[in-house]
Amino acid sequence: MPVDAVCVLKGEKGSGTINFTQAGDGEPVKITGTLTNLSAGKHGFHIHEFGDHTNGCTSTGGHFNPEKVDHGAPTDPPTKRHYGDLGNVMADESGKAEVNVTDNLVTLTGPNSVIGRAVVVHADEDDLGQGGFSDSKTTGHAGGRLACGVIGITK
Ligand SMILES: [Cu+2]
Ligand SMILES: [Zn+2]
Repeated sequence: MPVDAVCVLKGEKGSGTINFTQAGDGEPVKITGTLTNLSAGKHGFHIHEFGDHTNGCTSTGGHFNPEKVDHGAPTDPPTKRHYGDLGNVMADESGKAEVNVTDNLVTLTGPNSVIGRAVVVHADEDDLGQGGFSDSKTTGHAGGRLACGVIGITK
């Protein structure tokens, strides 16, 4: 059964709407949408564990990582990336970033469903685990959290 979800991100230095669609259980998830009001350049883009805005984007926790592995790139195998690792979005000079990716690990069904979790866009570029910083293997050294939103079911 197909599942669709949407995340509306809000923040002072970034906002936008991201749509998720999955044809069925075990199928890849298509992630599309537009972010605006960003600074030009690359920004880390992840699914974080909790859909909790009690203390803004801080309370969304770390990257969604049910397998307890190191941070990586979306192109890395499941043993070398978090479920939530979606890499970077690239904002143009006007601050607009188009998102159009398909991911084989993200799912909208089953125990590891991302529905009810959060999408976060970061101040800095995600180094995909390769930067050699103390936080490269946990957060990709992507810096502060500019905007976030909760992934919710749509009709
Ligand atoms: Cu993040
Ligand atoms: Zn990660």
